[in-house]
Amino acid sequence: MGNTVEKIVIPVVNIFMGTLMSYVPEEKVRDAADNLLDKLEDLVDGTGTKIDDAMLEPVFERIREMFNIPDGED
Ligand SMILES: [Ca+2]
Repeated sequence: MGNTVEKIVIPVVNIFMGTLMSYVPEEKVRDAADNLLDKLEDLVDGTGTKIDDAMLEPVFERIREMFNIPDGED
């Protein structure tokens, strides 16, 4: 199931990031994406169910890998 989500979400994010990076400096896009991913990860983590974690965490991880967005602590 996580795989299905990944198949849908990744291409969309790919196109979105590609488009954004042609207008905004890559560093800024990465920063914004890291902030967004942090928020989404917190959100999913706080829902009290583990189903969304199992489905979405690999997707977030894959996005971080693909676009070289380390999970920064700052
Ligand atoms: Ca959760």
